[in-house]
Amino acid sequence: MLIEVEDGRAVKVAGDPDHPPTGGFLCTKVSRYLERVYSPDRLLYPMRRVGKKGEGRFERITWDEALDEVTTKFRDIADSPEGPQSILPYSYGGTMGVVNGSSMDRRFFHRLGASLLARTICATAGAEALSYTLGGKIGTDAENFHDARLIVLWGTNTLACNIHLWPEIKSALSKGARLIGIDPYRNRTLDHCHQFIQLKPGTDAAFALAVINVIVGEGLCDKDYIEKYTLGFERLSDRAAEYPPSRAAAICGLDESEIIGFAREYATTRPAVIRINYGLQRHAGGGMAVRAISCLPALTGSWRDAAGGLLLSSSGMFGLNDAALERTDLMSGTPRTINMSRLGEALLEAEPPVRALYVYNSNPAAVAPDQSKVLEGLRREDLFTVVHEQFQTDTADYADILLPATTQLEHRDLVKPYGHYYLVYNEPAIAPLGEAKPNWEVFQLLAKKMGFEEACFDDTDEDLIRQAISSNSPVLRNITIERLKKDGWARINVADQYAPFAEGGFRTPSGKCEFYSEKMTRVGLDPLPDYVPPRESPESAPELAARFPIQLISAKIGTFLNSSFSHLPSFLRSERHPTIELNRSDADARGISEGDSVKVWNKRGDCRLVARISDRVRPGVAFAPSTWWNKLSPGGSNVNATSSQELTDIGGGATFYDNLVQVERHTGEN
Ligand SMILES: Nc1nc2c(c(=O)[nH]1)N[C@H]1C(S)=C(S)[C@@H](COP(=O)(O)OP(=O)(O)OC[C@H]3O[C@@H](n4cnc5c(=O)[nH]c(N)nc54)[C@H](O)[C@@H]3O)O[C@H]1N2
Ligand SMILES: Nc1nc2c(c(=O)[nH]1)N[C@H]1C(S)=C(S)[C@@H](COP(=O)(O)OP(=O)(O)OC[C@H]3O[C@@H](n4cnc5c(=O)[nH]c(N)nc54)[C@H](O)[C@@H]3O)O[C@H]1N2
Ligand SMILES: [Mo]
Repeated sequence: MLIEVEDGRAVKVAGDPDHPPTGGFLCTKVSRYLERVYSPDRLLYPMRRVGKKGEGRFERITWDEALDEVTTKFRDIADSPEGPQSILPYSYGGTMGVVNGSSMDRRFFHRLGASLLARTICATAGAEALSYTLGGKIGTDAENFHDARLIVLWGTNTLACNIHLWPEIKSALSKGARLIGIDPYRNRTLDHCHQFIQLKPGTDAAFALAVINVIVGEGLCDKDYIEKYTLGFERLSDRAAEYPPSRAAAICGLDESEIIGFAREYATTRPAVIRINYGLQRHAGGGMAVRAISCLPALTGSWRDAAGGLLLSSSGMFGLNDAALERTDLMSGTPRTINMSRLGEALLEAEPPVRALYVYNSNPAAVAPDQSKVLEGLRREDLFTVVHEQFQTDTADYADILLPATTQLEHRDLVKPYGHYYLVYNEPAIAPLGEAKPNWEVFQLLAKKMGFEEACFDDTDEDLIRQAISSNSPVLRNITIERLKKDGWARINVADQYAPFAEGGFRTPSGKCEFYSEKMTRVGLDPLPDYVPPRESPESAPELAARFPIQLISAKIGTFLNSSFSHLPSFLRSERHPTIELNRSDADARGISEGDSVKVWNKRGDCRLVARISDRVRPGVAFAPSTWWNKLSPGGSNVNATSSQELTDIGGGATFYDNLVQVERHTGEN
């Protein structure tokens, strides 16, 4: 992103035309980033709570007072019998930069002895599944998609969530490629598909296993590739034999012909590339779904093609020096680990209790599942909560100490992307607004006040970037901070037509694509891909479904970035109010018309949304765009009032889309 500055004020943001993966255009949100930076609602000074928890009333204090209060409290807790693990850091996607997202912060909490946070809210189910199968988060180069003859968009909304891949797909389409979508919801990207396979939510593994069944049964495999570069083919074939298309068709709510047709086309078209993203894995069986799908390219030898294979994430390619950045060696002892997707439970039930919570880069009051539990926890009088934020979010309302954070325009960083092969350098374009400070600096100040004397707490933002790229990974050779500053970005050192697994080289224990994974057995998992049904569906939980019959998917939209941007006036104007798309049959059965206010609820909680009658969902499935701020939603809660804290089969991930609800017209009485 290029910033035009006049008299110290940023006046224009634009894409960098020289940056290949983005090609010089910005997404909807970032093109209006200045509205965010200069919003009159920016937090500009440190503050202390004066009202009740959650009321959001604060008084201004100095940085020195604020940091003193935090460190005094942390010291008290560290010296108490429960010890420092009663302090919990909580952070996720506010920034993807290593300086402000995963370096000085980690050092501080490691040295302090705080509880560790398992950052599972987004990607761990898929990431771990990929790691068992391929050995890491490695995937097809996005810049090669234009050469594919078949592109499968499997549980991903490219136009909303990954717009910079679209020119590649369009280019492939213009050369005659076929586009197939596999999704329970016909998102707007899938309007461009030649074929749309609308399976039931959370049934992808059954679909993929049946595809394997057909590929093996019809001899459409790449025998040479399988022999040389894979492990466990016979056992995988046996497992897939349990999933004939007829069985999978019943599970997925499809015609057998859709599965057989897909299998044949996928196996006989080259190059064929599968784009999955993280939406797919937010179900009880999300890990196994990714695992089953990620076996496909090795079965057909699709990895041989630079425009073949599969892309979930490419973040494992960068080889940054995480050890130097995060310094786990500063930990003494082994503090407990708390899963961020179960924040409600952690705040209400953990032993020893969480006595202090430090939130940065995240807005858990809006984005975490089982919201009533999260809010009940945040309301605890004996919980000391620090929130470092750009805005007074739903979470900030519960802070005891609220600290102002810089935006991307005001701080330096190095961003590790996950959809392409380019490291991005972020140079501050303007001075911090008000008294806002970047995360890394606040943790440095806190470390000093705590009396931590290790030299690593003296590092500057530039030092951190240097350390990040000083690894012995060959892909980072010749990438220096000087070069990053000059160009703004750097492609990792791999060839243009790079096909990561063309000749094997998987990073698994065997060095092969592991259809069968011994490592999974050792952690008590099924070593082969299998279908793990949704936890909440009419088939797997009929009694629950009798009361709450609708499967609710609450995924992303192009104008919001999770809960960031959803509070800014121009986005509120364009989206107007939180909505839910219902199939006409479900709406009719409930006397719901287009535009009606509806109550969406289950035993965990409720929220109020505006009904849209839609042919994009099948009967029994609904779609609600996420994530609105609670305080800007009618009724004061968003869809996460209904989502559950249950975890995925692999990776302990959140299961936002595995969620049965009831929908009824809102009568104004509840
Ligand atoms: N504009 C914008 N861009 C974003 C984000 C944003 O909020 N806004 N968020 C960013 C983040 S944090 C992430 S993790 C990525 C996510 O990127 P994506 O994974 O592409 O996005 P999602 O909206 O989570 O889900 C995509 C699709 O998965 C489908 N899906 C849900 N359940 C299933 C299922 O069981 N099977 C299949 N096959 N499909 C299913 C949904 O219906 C949806 O169409 O996007 C990133 N990019
Ligand atoms: N129902 C439902 N819930 C979901 C999802 C869904 O699809 N459906 N998606 C889930 C997913 S995939 C994800 S990744 C999570 C995302 O959840 P979060 O990681 O919490 O993401 P955001 O909601 O964007 O909140 C990030 C916050 O960080 C702040 N911030 C930005 N930059 C900085 C900075 O430099 N310093 C500090 N201190 N703060 C900063 C922003 O102002 C913003 O309030 O939400 C999850 N929740
Ligand atoms: Mo995410």
